[in-house]
Amino acid sequence: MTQHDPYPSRRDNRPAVLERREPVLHAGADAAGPLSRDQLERFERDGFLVVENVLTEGEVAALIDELELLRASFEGREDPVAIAEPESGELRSVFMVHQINQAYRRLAHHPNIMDVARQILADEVYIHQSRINLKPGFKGKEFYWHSDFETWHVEDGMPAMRAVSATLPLTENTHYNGPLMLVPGSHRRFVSCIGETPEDNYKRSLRKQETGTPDNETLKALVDAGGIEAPLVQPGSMLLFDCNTMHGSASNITPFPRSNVFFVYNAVSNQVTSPFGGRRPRPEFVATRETMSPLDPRSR
Ligand code: 6CS
Ligand code: FE
Repeated sequence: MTQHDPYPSRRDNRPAVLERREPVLHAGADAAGPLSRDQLERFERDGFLVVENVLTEGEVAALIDELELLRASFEGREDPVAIAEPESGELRSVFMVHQINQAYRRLAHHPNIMDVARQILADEVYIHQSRINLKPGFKGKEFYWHSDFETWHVEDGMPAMRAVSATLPLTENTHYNGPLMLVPGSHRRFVSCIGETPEDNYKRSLRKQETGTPDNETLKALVDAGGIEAPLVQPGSMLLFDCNTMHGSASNITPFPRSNVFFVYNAVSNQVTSPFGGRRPRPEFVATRETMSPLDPRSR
């Protein structure tokens, strides 16, 4: 029996915009946790929020050292978690860092990060996906406009909008080295995309996403309504964004890398099922299936 799909996408040859069905704050703006009511209300309104002073300079420095060790460990070595840039072959992303690296595993459990996800999602959480996008100088190519949830729903079987991404910069995000751009308010609209998902799409989409991206007219309508913001988040701070907030980033032609680590916290009540797009499930390093048990705060 095919599961009912409340968010159909990549089904028709014409786009559609559907209303969001879930709340953004799953226990409202009075939910207990690290964020104030005002911060929660801004997250609910915009679909993203910058939180300052999450990590100390020392914590960031240690994470940058770890990133260099990770980068060196992939030199000249093929590994599914290490994704290369489409043209230069430079290292673009490293996935599943919360599993392969002790420092990033601890970071995923950091109370200033994990407890914010639990506060917003009003549930215990697990890591659906983690990655470091390195966006190297000169060679870091764009991440075209997309809603993460659209991909996670169609290709991973994420049922509802009850997940949140926490991204922490490891290098400076400036207005010129390809900062993350977001469309305020776009999290309230589910953009049903055109096109069909190729088999094993992740082998291409993690390098250059071409399906599950909004058509120009729909993207322009979202931007006309909400504008575009590129919060210049500095190392030590964190950018939270809802699983369905439309975002993207331009190529980096400057000498300065724009490296960020991302943790995707999914509510344990929203565990992924079979992909709504009907294709084979994506591999574990992109979408957790084996360990969807709640993150244990004691294992920090
Ligand atoms: O396919 C995915 O899951 C990944 N793709 C993008 C562009 N953002 C979310 C995630 O990293
Ligand atoms: Fe994304």
